[in-house]
Amino acid sequence: MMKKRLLTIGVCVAALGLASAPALANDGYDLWLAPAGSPSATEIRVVGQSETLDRAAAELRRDLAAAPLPVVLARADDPALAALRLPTAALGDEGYLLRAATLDGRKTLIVTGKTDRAVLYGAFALIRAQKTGADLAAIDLQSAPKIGLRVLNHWDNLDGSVERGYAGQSLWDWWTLPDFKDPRYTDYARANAALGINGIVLNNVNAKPESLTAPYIAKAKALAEVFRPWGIKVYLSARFSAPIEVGHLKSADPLDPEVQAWWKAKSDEIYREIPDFGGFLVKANSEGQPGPRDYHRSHAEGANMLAAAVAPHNGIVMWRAFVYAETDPDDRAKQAYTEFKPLDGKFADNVLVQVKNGAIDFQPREPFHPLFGAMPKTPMMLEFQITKEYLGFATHLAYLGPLFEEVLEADTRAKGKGSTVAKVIDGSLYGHKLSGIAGVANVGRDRDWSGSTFNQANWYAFGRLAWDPTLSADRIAREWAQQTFGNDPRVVDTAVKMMMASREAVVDYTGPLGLAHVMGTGHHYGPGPWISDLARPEWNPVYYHKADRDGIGFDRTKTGSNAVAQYEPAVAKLLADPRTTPESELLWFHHLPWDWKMKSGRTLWQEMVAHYDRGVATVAQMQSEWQGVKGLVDAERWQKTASYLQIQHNEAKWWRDASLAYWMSVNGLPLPAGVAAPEHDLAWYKAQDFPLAPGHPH
Ligand code: GCW
Repeated sequence: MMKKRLLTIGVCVAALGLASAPALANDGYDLWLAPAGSPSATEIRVVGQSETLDRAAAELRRDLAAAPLPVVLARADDPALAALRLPTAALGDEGYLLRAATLDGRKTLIVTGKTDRAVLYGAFALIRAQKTGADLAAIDLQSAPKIGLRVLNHWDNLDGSVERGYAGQSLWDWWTLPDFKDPRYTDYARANAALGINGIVLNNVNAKPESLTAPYIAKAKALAEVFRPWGIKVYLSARFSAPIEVGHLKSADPLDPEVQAWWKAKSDEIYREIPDFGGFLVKANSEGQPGPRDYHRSHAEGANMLAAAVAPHNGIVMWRAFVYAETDPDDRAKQAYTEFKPLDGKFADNVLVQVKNGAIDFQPREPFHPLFGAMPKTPMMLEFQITKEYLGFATHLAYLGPLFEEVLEADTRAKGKGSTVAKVIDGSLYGHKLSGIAGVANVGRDRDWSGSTFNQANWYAFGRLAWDPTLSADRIAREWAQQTFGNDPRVVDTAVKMMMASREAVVDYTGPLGLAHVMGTGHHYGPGPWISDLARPEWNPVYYHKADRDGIGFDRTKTGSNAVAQYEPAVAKLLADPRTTPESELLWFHHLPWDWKMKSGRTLWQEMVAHYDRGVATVAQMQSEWQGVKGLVDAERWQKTASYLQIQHNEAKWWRDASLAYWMSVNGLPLPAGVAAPEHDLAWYKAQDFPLAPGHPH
């Protein structure tokens, strides 16, 4: 009896050991690619031979837990699959098909696609399907990416720092490249391939000319070799004045034949080393970067010169529309449209214009950029910022899925109802062959890649939406949580709930109701709505909120800058009237009195205060939800997340208090009854200084 009881206890302990497996340390390195444990017991057979197919099989062997059927990987044109007559017509070059079917008399899981790369994507999709609970024995799934170029933009500098990077130094160890290829480069490629990301811009758009010299081309080549089997091409940010700095020419004028010849020769040199080099990304005439305007040439003339240099090699140019000039007194939000719209139709065929999601700069919320839908003859790429420059750096939990979704679903009305930003950028609205989306990466050399577990979800969400912009943020959060924490519904439900509330919380505690650009100078860390002394007017937060005793907000209607007129009439009409403008964008478009009546019945001031309070309360709520899964998530990731939530809570309160203290100093209004007063006086908040905050350009 005694013995039996002991045995039972032993079994219980073993079972507990299993159940509490999450308590083991997990440093987050595996991302969404957690290995199944022991090598897969499933029979995995590759038909055909290539490095990419081998890698696809290796991924399955590593990550697929025992599957109900043997797996066969093969290209769709392989005679082995001929008898099955699989419906592969709509797959394109990158789409995959997963199907449980009888092959040579055996029930088999087929993973196929027209290219090796597509099969690789299929293998990752199979792993994802298993980890998210699909019944593999009955699987029948096909999927092709809607957007052609799915690109991460690294703002990595050659000295190892990362502009607006909050996850440590650059992943690229430029110094030891090309001789040493850190195994992390391969893991990075795997993680990206699992999402379908097929391009990486290696260096910062604030580019150094050295990145175009032979030693750095050799380094880029080494990375390209690592990435190639994973279906990923490398691109470089090009400094427009490189012909002067590297080529020792007198000019970088795009119409100068010598300059054109230099770029051509430089491109030929790159393609000799990297035959599948993707092309160039350019930030020109923006924030001090050189560009064609220095020579009184247009952005199209600049872009077309580079496009001609890479065209013989099938390369492309991604030309950014993030421009605003100190010499232009017009509303900053209007300048990109004003400059680019007239250039529609003037860009070469292999140029995409890359436009940030909003017209200012990656704020926690911005209305969609008016250029979307406004340049029908130009393929337009959407640029999101995955790294959270304005949403709490690495520490705050802010899941960007809802932000991405909101932008992609926004209706430009360019060709009537349903002309969403997603349809502009996937090329379908205007029938473009080239299509693309870019995300500014949040990856560095931190062990967990992105600075926190939940930041990984933003990289994941970007990749999944790049593949299919119609996926919902909620669904993506769920599948990410399942692959990241395992399938315990208590953990998954909690993570999803926290994630889905988190971005709105950041909006609430940093700048609700359409406020924007109210952060501290330079580092962009923390609140600074009072800042008014910077050289360029549009660098000052006061330029954006225009708060005074009588009211707050930027009048972008006819009585103000008339930025609303840059939208399609159907959209502009709604935005011209504060009563038909979404309240979430109210102060972006309107300057209103503090006692403006909101839909809730509260005054604008009361409503603002309520949002700040809600933001802080949501963070407190996330903290208590996270407490509820203690012990269900491994201790290492749980603890780091809990600590970061505490930082977030402190900082949310700081944002709220500092902002309210400042608004009250302007409007002279009391806080509504029962609302807590800011902890310190305004002078205290103004005195805070953070010259060493991470990610700051230097
Ligand atoms: O958001 C701003 C950032 C800059 C960045 C710039 C850009 C690369 O503060 O750090 O520079 O945008 O997108 O070019």
